[in-house]
Amino acid sequence: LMLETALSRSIDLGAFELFLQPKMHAQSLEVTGCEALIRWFKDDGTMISPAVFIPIAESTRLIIGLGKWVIEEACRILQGWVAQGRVVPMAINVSVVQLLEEDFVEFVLACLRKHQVPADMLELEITESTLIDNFDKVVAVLTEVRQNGLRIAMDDFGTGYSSLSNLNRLPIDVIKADKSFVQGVPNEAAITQLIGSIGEVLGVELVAEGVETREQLEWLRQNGFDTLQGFYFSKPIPAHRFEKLFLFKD
Ligand code: G
Ligand code: G
Ligand code: MN
Ligand code: NA
Repeated sequence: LMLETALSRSIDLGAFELFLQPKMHAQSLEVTGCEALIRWFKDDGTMISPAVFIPIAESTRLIIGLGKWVIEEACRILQGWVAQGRVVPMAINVSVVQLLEEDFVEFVLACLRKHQVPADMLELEITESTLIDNFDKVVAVLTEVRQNGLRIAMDDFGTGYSSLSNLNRLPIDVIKADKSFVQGVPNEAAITQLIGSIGEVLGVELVAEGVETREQLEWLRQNGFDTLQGFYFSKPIPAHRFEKLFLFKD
């Protein structure tokens, strides 16, 4: 409960920050995108992991306000890139609690418009395991989002609820093979290979997350993965550092 109180105060106090992790084109190793991962800094400078506070924010519905902050902040950062002619899309993680809010689509589109960001620069990552309860409603929302030009990624793919028939009905552009599978490569590569085949059949962009070694990189680029993300390239870092290291090098 203390965490809940602190969480709701912290949104106003500016204690949250979006860290960015690059996504690389598997063949050229150029940066072709990034993922925003939220960080919460307490007064004493210590960081609380989203793995701790996001589940609490979801169960208390504080995720709705926090999620709006994430969308607004992502658009604010993207606006700066667009102004400097750097068209690098950003993915944000979206909770199903947010998606099911009446004004979700309207809010996202208004944010993009306000910051003059093209819709295809924002990608929404939805975790597969959260689709169980509200599948039809989620499909409807994602369809509308996608009709407006945003891209949709299925996150943590392979860990959740992907019956193959449901998969076919999901309006998605990207699947992200979960890092637990990617880290088995190349010795235990069967599931990652299977995810690769599913991606190929569906005709979606294939992303591998949790890439940590050169061996994994080589295997993934030879096995149909389009995009690579992981500590091998960079951990999530503050936006200004991301810009310096990956966007505006020269
Ligand atoms: O970097 P990592 O420890 O940052 O992230 C831990 C978990 O928190 C991941 O499952 C990630 O998807 C989730 N997460 C990170 N940022 C956000 C966010 O802005 N919104 C939501 N809903 N989840 C997030
Ligand atoms: O659930 P989601 O995929 O959104 O969250 C990604 C999580 O994985 C974050 O906590 C992020 O910090 C973490 N992460 C990103 N790259 C790597 C990696 O190469 N190895 C490991 N172990 N974790 C990673
Ligand atoms: Mn993610
Ligand atoms: Na993931």
